[in-house]
Amino acid sequence: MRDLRLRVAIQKSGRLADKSTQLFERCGLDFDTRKDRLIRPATNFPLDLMLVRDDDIPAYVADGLCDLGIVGENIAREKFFDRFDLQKAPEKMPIEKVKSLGFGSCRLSIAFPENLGYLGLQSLQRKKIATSFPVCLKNYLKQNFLEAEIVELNGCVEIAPSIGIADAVFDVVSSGATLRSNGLKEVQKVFESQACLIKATRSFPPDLQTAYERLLQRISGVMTASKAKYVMMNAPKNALSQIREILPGMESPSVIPLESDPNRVAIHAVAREDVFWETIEKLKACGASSILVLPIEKAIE
Ligand code: PRT
Ligand code: ZN
Repeated sequence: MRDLRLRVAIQKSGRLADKSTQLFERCGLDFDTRKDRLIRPATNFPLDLMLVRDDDIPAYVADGLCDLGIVGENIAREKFFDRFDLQKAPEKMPIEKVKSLGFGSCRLSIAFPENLGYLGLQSLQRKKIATSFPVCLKNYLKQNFLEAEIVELNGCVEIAPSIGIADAVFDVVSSGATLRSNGLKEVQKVFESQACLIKATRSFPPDLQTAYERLLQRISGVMTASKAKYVMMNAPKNALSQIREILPGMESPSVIPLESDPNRVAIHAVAREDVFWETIEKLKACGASSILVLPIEKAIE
């Protein structure tokens, strides 16, 4: 029987690896970081990280080797969600998405050679499309009543048209530079993706469930805090309603009288979204002064 510790699969190395580890560190977990270990135990929380290839993460969670995982939504869709959609058997889904984590953002798009005029989805009819995400592509083609041949490749999808093995590609895009440097144009965004926390749909034993709920609360706290800011300023008493309109998501600010000036108050508030320079300029225009914007480390409701 397994120890009553949560086992979480994360990417060993690659685009999601550092941010995944940092998320747990920001949740206050310390890890035994002896190098090259597949399992990295937390020393102050009942949780072990398992460092693996991202493609294997959904299956590890589904098979019960791990309880949770952090993986790009594109991979979770390809390996499970879209596969089950095709089979129309949602009751058998062994994993579920718990929440998006705000990093690893990208999109899955169809790209077409720049020099061949793309005239809409019909340009894909009966063409060859290269991809590492054949299940997601198959779903998309089906939903759009398109018939096209799927050429499955494990990497370097973007070179497929130039070497003559496909007419178009369906791939992960971030800046779009890779497509452009291969003479391809992004013509159709199919879906957006970011790193997400996935969980096994089976129920956990009570101790694991408690650890899971504690972890989830910490993750939510970290995510809320990373967007929110603590804002302090002095402002004219009568500018309060204007200031409320300018600061996004400001909830019940503390308003404190200033001894030095009866017409001005000190305002302390949490802004739920980032505070940009433009916002600060607007606050100043309302008569605010001594404006401080501070990061928030933890935010628990
Ligand atoms: O070794 P392992 O199998 O674990 O890793 P991997 O090499 O398969 O995956 P990795 O680390 O490259 O990506 C992990 C996850 O990061 C992906 O599944 C996506 O969810 C997410 N992600 C975010 C990306 C990108 N951005 C991205 N830009 N994955 C891949 N790319 C590729 C893109 O396809 C292109 O070839 O990076 C290249 C540069 O992109 P452009 O558009 O900025 O030029
Ligand atoms: Zn991979």
